[in-house]
Amino acid sequence: MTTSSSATTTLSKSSSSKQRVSYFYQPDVGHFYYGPSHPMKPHRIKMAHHLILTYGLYRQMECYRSHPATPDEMSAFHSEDYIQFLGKVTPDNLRGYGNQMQKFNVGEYTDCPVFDGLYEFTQLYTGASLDGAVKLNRGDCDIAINWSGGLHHAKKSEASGFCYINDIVLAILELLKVHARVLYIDIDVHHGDGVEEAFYCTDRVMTFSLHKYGDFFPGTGHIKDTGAKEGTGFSVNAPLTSGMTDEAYKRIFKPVMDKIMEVFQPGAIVLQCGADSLTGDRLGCFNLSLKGHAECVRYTKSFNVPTLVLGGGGYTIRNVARCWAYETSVCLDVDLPNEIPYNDYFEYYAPDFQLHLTPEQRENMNTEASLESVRVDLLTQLMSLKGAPSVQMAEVPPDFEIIKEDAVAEKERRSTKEDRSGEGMNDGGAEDDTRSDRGKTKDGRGEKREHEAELAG
Ligand code: V1D
Ligand code: CA
Repeated sequence: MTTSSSATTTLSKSSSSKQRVSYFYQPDVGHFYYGPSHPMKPHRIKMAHHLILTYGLYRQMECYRSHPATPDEMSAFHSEDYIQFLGKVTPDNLRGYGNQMQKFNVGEYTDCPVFDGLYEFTQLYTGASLDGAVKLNRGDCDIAINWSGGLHHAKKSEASGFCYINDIVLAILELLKVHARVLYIDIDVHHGDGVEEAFYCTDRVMTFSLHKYGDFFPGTGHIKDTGAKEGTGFSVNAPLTSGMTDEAYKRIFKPVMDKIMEVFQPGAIVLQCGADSLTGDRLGCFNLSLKGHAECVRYTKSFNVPTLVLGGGGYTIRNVARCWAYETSVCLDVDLPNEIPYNDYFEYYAPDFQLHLTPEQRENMNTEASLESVRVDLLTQLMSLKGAPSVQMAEVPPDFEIIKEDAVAEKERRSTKEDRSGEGMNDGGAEDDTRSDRGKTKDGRGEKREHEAELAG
């Protein structure tokens, strides 16, 4: 696998290597309903799960029933008053919460309605991301998948863009207990603003978002927004416009990823796979095929770094299910037949009942020149990090190690066994308290960077 036991090991790419995949799902997560005219449909997660089951992919990975996140776990990022509010507000009592609804940006006139079971929904998608991060931290798998997660717009004390609790920020905080540096990649058509904002001033998390920019939600993600203070240069934004094709997307994604991996050398990666960048999405405007979208998963995986794979947006739900089932197969290095197998939601895949999508015949508004300009600007930004003192990457700070040990022990104490009845899922809780030493040098600290001497000089 990845990382290193020697001071000079670099992150090596490989075209195909079997990696241990853990899959996290809670069978109730697909039963929540944002409302009749709302585009976000949690049902798509259940549809994806059924495709994954009927393609037989569950046989090749460890499937866990994830735990519901606790308020205490959420408070690692979110404010106590916001968590308490989410825990109390319901469609029946919301009239008594007028001021707080405005303050926290939820309710009828926002993108974030108060629906039945809202808080439980946030607990389920967040718990699954945290379970994935813990599994990776222990070295018990190489790839952890949670298709219900990836809600990248939520802020510390504010819901935004269909997102209430930011499971990504919480999972990254978990990964930072073990890994000195975490890379966040966001291929949702929208800018990953909540995650970028949370880590804007640190050099321990690099965020890389590709998104539609210009008259599009959330309006952030300018190429010149590169981070602040210690984090200067560590926010990477690829602003794009309508009609992105597989070819054009690859021309940005791959060289930028190569440079990020070279200069940043993350110990773990979180990949948000929002499927609204696919062709034919109800809200999106890109023109990617499943293969083009999943090429980002394949390429990320080729670096052999422990990776948490998450969902996100995606509003043409039959295509979201296709996408995440296919990307599960990419994580597993398994080929899938193009014929969709019979499953509970088979009729959704009419009229062709095929897995793959054909992009639309329409113009890519991203010109050769605009793409080249984005590519060059981002590579220039990343190259300037090479000599920056802040990148000298002391490994996990010693004090942090102690806190981390406490946190792991605490988590062990708190983890409760779930029942194993839910649709072929195992218990996502802790079975043992061993934590992997992967990625550590002999002195128990993290891997060193190949060009450390260069930096020191
Ligand atoms: F079309 C709608 C119908 C009902 C309710 C909301 C929408 C809708 C569509 N697009 N809302 C949006 C976006 N909001 C605005 C608002 C106008 N401004 C005042 C704000 O344009 C929000 C789009 C959210 C996208 C979420 C996401 O795909 O990035 C995502 N990722 O992970 C989970 C969700
Ligand atoms: Ca994005």
